[in-house]
Amino acid sequence: MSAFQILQVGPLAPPTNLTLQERFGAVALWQQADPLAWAREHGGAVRVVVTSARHGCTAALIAALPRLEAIVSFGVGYDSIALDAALARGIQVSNTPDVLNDCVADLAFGLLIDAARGIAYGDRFVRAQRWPQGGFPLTTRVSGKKLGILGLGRIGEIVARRAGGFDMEIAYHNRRQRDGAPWRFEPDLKALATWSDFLVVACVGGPETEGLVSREIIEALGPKGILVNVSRGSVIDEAAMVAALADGKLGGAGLDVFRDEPNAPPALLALDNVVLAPHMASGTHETRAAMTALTLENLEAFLATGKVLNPVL
Ligand code: 8YV
Repeated sequence: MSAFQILQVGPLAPPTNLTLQERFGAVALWQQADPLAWAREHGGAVRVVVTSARHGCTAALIAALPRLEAIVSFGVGYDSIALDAALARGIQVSNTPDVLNDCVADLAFGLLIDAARGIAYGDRFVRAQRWPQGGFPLTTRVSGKKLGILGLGRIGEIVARRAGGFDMEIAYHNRRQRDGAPWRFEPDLKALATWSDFLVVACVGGPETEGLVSREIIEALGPKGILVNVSRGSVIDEAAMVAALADGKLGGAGLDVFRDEPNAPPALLALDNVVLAPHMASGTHETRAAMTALTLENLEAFLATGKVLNPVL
């Protein structure tokens, strides 16, 4: 086994970095002075890239690795991986599906409840000692309301199941109707937004969903509507969303993802109808441990059998 057989694009948790280095002899690409130049010079021996949804894998990096056979990624989203370039060369790409569904759905619901009920706002209100000066404004009921889900995939389905516990009416929009799903399929996203009190975005990121939640969809959700995003910032026309939140054309938002992470749009920072989270939906000890284990299982499976366990396509 060549010393440079496995290449790690960006840092994961420190113990995972150590495991990759010590057990698998992985080279830390991010520690090279010029990562792409390093790949062009030494990439001939690399058979496997280990990366994450955050660090991705560019077409330029793939092109610099002529013997690359697999890209093993930590995270479920693969919009940051140049999939076409990988598949064109028959390179396998794996992700970590399912193990994060519960925690992402939990956070989607947390953001929804917080955006509607003003939990973080109330916390700021109490800490700023504003309570003695007057009562907290009334908020928006969650139970029994209409929930629209954009993307009834693995995560969207758990969001729908959580919503059942809040006696919500549920409808979803997807590329196609899901066989056997007990919830109402709405083929028209604008109609779904118009109908919804809350719209949770849980679809995949990438070119196929870029800007899907447009100004028109945001305004259809309307001044009382609340938008929750646990997918990717790219799915929403962020400038239109910021303007609608500031102008009262959209009631509120709970956002875990943004277009320019780790930066949230500055205009959102002053708005009390918005709850902001630092892309933390899968960030629990339990889920990150499960994602790490699955990443390493995919790597081991590829090294032992030539096949990853969780190919993305
Ligand atoms: C990760 C994610 O936190 O899985 C994904 O697609 O976005 C998150 O769970 C992160 O992106 C991993 O790098």
